[in-house]
Amino acid sequence: MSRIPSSEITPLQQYLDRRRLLAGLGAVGLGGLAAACGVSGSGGGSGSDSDATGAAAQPTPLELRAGSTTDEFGDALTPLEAVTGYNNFYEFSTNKESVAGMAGSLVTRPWTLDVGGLVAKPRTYDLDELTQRFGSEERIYRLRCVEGWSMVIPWQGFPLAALLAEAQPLGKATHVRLETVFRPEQLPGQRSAFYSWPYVEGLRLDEAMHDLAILSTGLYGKDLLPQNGAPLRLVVPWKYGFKSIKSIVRIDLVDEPPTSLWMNAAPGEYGFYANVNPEVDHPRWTQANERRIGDLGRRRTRMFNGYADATGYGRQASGRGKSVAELYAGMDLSRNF
Ligand SMILES: Nc1nc2c(c(=O)[nH]1)N[C@H]1C(S)=C(S)[C@@H](COP(=O)(O)O)O[C@H]1N2
Ligand SMILES: [Mo]
Repeated sequence: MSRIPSSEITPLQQYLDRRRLLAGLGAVGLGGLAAACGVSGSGGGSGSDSDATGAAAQPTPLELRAGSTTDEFGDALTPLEAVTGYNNFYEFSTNKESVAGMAGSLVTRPWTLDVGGLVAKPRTYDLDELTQRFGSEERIYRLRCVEGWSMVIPWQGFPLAALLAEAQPLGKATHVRLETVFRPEQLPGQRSAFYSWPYVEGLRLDEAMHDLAILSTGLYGKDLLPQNGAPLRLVVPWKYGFKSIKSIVRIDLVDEPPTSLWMNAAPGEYGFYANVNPEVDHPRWTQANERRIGDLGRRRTRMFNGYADATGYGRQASGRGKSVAELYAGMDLSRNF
């Protein structure tokens, strides 16, 4: 999987060029400069591209990242080919490089999302209604798989909080349960009795309301492809990738922690929280480090995937809302893994 052909440069370059056009010549600013660094193959480094003012050691506030081509640590976006060609989507295959070739069998239009459970206003949305109502913004996030690899992906989407607010959770709602579409005829992996289909994931309500948690409809400026969870998937960047459930058809407010597919499959290995945590190893491998797709070596894994202090995208400095780390204040994270 370390083979990233040079052909991957092309779509990335097209994406960057198009974004510069959209941004208008001369209005590129910081993001444009970072882009030049990222694409010229510096590989990101640890802030070495940054200016000479001494600010290099400090992560750039998230608000400066919109329209950037790196994450806030200066690491380049993962090439489109890798993002769309190396996927975990067990409904198709357990072989990451086979998923893309199979995923075309999933019919993603029309698509509806049911929001219900312990809410005052249950509702069924048509997919297009969602972006009409909640908009779409770019979020450049690191995705850290529990298996020990990672990517940097420019998603489009909207905060899950916006959808939940419209549904009006009742006072007794404590958690959110999300469910993937169940169509064994289109998703051949669902014929395997080994897993408890459909794929289910869950969040505590306050986690789900955090501004960093989004529902995504696209990446790299285009609608999601099936292998990435078209037409609608969760992205929770401070948790292991398996929490970011794909091809969602149901979201329910509930009054207990939902049992996820992975908790069912291996309760000793996959807990409810699944926060990225370099200090708590998986029973079968270390979580202290990871391989960024496209890199040869490994890098250290950051607590909460580097999002510990984040309160929101573009609002990090304002202090509005709880930081990610505060969501878990006082909890034993080795027990609540
Ligand atoms: N429905 C469903 N969602 C899923 C998975 C899956 O197998 N089925 N795999 C998860 C895992 S383990 C990861 S790492 C991410 C991968 O997302 P990507 O392929 O878009 O990078 O999706 C997550 N969401
Ligand atoms: Mo994963």
